[in-house]
Amino acid sequence: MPSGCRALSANFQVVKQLLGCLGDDGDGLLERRGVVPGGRAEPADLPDILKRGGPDIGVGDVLGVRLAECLNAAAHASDVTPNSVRRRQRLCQVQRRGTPDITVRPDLGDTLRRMTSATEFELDKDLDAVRLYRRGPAAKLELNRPDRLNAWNQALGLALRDTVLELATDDSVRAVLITGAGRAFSAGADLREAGSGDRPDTYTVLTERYHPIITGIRSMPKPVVAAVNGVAAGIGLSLALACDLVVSAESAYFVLAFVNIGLVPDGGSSVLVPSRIGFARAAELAMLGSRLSSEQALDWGLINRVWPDGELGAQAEDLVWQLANGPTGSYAGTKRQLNAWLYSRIEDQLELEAQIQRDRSRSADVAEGIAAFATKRPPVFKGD
Ligand code: T3D
Repeated sequence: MPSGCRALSANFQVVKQLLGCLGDDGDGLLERRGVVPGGRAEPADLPDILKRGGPDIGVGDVLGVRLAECLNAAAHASDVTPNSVRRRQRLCQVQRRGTPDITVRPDLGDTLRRMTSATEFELDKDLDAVRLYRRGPAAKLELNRPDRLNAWNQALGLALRDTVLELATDDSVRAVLITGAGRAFSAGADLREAGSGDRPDTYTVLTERYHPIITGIRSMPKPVVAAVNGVAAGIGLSLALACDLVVSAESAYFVLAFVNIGLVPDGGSSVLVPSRIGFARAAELAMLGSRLSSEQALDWGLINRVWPDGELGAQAEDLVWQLANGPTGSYAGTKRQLNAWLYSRIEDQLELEAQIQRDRSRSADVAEGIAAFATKRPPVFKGD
C-alpha cells in the first residue's frame, strides 16, 4: 500500500466514511444510486462498489478518488482481506476528541450499525435552552425550547450568544451546524417574555444579546450551516440567514414575522435578506409578513438546498462533517471576501435596526401586536 494511502486509511475520517457507507444511510445511498441492488453492502464489497460507483457514491462525495484508491488498497492489505472481514465483524473505537485514532478489535462480534453510531454527534454541553453536540472537528448547536418553537427568551439568547462566541474562537471546531429541536427552527423572539416587561429594553436586548450572535457567525473563520427543520421566523430567520449555507426541510417555511406585530426586521435581516434575494422580494417579505415555502425560498435564492423532512438531519450532518474536514483556511478566506463585498457595513445596519426597533417597541401598535398574539386573535393596528 502506498504510504500516503496507509496514513489515510488509518485515519479516523476515512474509516468512519467506510463504516458509514455500510450503515442505514450508506446502504440506502448505495441502493438509490443503483450501485448495490438490495442496498446491503459488506466491507469486502467495497473495492468492487467503489469501482462501479466511482468517486460519486457518497463517501466519494466527501473524499474523492483518493478514498477509493485507499479503500481498495486497505481491503487487499494482509489484515483486511475480504474473507477475513466477512468472517469477523470489526469493532472500531474512535477517540472523540484530539488526534484522530482508531483501534481495530477483530475478535469482538458487534454490528456495523454500532460502529457507525459510535462516531455520531455526541452531547458536549447542555445549557438547557441550547445544546452543543460535537463530532471531532464538527459542532452542532441546537436551539432547545421545542414547546415554544425555540423562541428566544433570555436564557436562549444568552446561551446562544456565549456558545457562538466560544465556537468562533475554538480552533478544534472547524465547522458548525445550527438547527432547532422539535418541529421548528425558531419562531423568533419570545413574545410572552417581550410582553411581560420583565426584561431589558429592546435596544439592549438587540445590541447585547442578538448582535454578537449575528456578527459572531459572520466573522468566525469557519463555515456555519443552518439546517432549517421547521418554521424560521423573525430573529430565527435572521439567525439562519447569517449562516454561510442554509439547508431546509421540505415542510419548513420562512417568515419575516416582525411586521405582523408592528416591528421592523432586525438581527441583520434588513441586509441579510436583500443581499440574497434583492430589493423587491425583500420588501415584499418584510412588508407583507407572508410565509415563504422552502421550495419558493430555494427558487428565490434565499437558501441552498431542500431535503425531505426525514433526510434533513442526516444530510445536514454529512454536509457539516464534509466542511469540518475541508480546507478551513479557504472557507475562512471566502467568508472574508463575501463579508467585504456584502456585509462590510453590517454593524452600522444592526445599530440602525436596533434604534428603529427601540422606537417601534414603544408604539401602541407593537403593544397591540404582542397582545393579539398572546390572545390568539388578529391585531387591530392604529398606525402609530
Ligand atoms: O424586543 C425584542 O425582542 C425585539 C426583537 C424581536 C425579534 C423577533 O423575532 S420579532 C418576531 C417574533 N415572532 C413572531 O412574531 C412569530 C410568532 N409566532 C407565530 O406567528 C406562530 O407561532 C408561527 C407562525 C411561528 C407558528 O405557528 P403554529 O400554528 O405552527 O404554532 P403556534 O400554535 O402558533 O405555536 C405553538 C406554541 O408556541 C404556542 O404556545 P401554546 O399556545 O401551545 O401554549 C405559541 O404561543 C408558542 N409560540 C410560538 N411562537 C412564539 C411562541 N411563544 C413565544 N414567542 C413566540 N415567538
